[in-house]
Amino acid sequence: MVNKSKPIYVTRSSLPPFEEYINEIKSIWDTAWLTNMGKYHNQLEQELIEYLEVDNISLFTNGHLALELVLQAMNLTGEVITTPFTFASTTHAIVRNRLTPVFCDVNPSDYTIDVTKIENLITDKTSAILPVHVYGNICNVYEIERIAKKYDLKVIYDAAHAFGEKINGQSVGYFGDASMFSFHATKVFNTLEGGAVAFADENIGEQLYTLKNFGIKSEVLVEGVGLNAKMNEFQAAMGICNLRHLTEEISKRKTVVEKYRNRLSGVNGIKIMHDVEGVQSNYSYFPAVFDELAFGFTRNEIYDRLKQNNIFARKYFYPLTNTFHCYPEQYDVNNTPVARHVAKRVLTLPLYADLDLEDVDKICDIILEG
Ligand code: T4K
Repeated sequence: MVNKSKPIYVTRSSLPPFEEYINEIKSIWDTAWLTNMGKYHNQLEQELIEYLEVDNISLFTNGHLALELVLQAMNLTGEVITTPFTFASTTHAIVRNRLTPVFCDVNPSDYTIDVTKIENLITDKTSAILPVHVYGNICNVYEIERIAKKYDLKVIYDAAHAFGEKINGQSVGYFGDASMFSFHATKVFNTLEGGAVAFADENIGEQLYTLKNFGIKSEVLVEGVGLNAKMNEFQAAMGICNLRHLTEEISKRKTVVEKYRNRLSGVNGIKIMHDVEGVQSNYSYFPAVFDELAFGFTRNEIYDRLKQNNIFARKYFYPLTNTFHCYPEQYDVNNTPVARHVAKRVLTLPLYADLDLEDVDKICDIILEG
């Protein structure tokens, strides 16, 4: 049995060696420059452009504000097609921009937007599609591009989970008009809190730069109703350090994922994700979907059983965002039956670079104990 005194959470933040970070931030004491697009901020932007192989990057204090502001920068109107199988942030960003989310179902294979259902949802009010690379599963970017071109729609990806991923050799941040990455403490790559937008059009970059600093264009000109969403120097320095260790981080995560796959593949009633040909994964999440009829236990029973053993898996992403009561409108949840099915059955299992393989074994033993 798992040692009850040692809780295992769904994830655990990666940190660089303490001395490395302390050495990195020493120079901040010489300059006393703490924020507002400082030296580390600019260095990290450059390093991420290279790492992610994208043309432009704009950094933010967190991923949510990055998403909210890129929607504002695009001057969208009316309706935005998106999915409800996601973190609250995705739909909140639409609603907080006074846009209407139109919920498209997800596909049962990888829980990303079902591209066969997008066109039916397009109306003369649709201005954009906001698909989510949920768990780092890359959406059908080619079909989304085709649809967006046909109907002249913007595409903004919620790539919060997809940092550093590639499809057919191309960076995930290359697709669409913009992609938002989250650098939250719980992500594969963290800047404590943080986020970024990768974008193609340089005009968007100018807008983002202004909007994240209250819309201030110059000392005497405020051009937009922006807010404060700037990444500070301590965040950026953490990013610079963490980036040096990322290859090792992802490779350790892969080992953990392989261990899970080894134990759970082929178990009747448990669906797990496998590598997809042509995709370079970051191994950010490990979702398992429990089919009660075939497996014999519900997702909630497994969740409780793990919790009794001090293991805290999470029900990401339950409840669906189209069931939230906080929005000005209520949505028909019957329009997204696949998302509803998955949200009731999914559990994301603990995954982080330093998770002991013995603990993975114990987690699997508890799941499979019957
Ligand atoms: N879009 C999508 C699709 C997203 O998933 C997210 C964020 C966003 C947009 C918005 O990006 P950000 O604005 O957050 O950059 C967590 C994260 O806070 C959130 O970033 C993430 N998605 C979401 C899926 O998960 P919670 O409320 O479940 O986190 P919490 O505090 O329960 O932490 C989970 C576990 O992580 C803890 O049990 C232990 C570990 N942990 C947590 C923290 C805060 C650490 O090891 N270190 C830490 O500092 O939302």
